[in-house]
Amino acid sequence: MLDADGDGAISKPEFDTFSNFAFDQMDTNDNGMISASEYGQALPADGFGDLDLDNSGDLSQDEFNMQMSKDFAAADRDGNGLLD
Ligand SMILES: [Ca+2]
Ligand SMILES: [Ca+2]
Ligand SMILES: [Ca+2]
Repeated sequence: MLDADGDGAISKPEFDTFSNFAFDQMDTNDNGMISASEYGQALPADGFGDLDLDNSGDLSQDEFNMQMSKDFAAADRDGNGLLD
């Protein structure tokens, strides 16, 4: 699902598209923020605090994307900008 162009690798743009999709899926009340309870429906709730950088009690798209970018960088072990 992440490899949109089917070339066998996941590029950052493909990953970002997935990030935005995942955010929309988790934002079940469509208010542009992921609350702790929305988060807990999709992922282990104990990870929420690490993502809520400003401790607002909600995840903004920026906070979510920042974590997803970190996840991408961590998974891209050879640093070539692709998960392959
Ligand atoms: Ca691809
Ligand atoms: Ca929401
Ligand atoms: Ca926040």
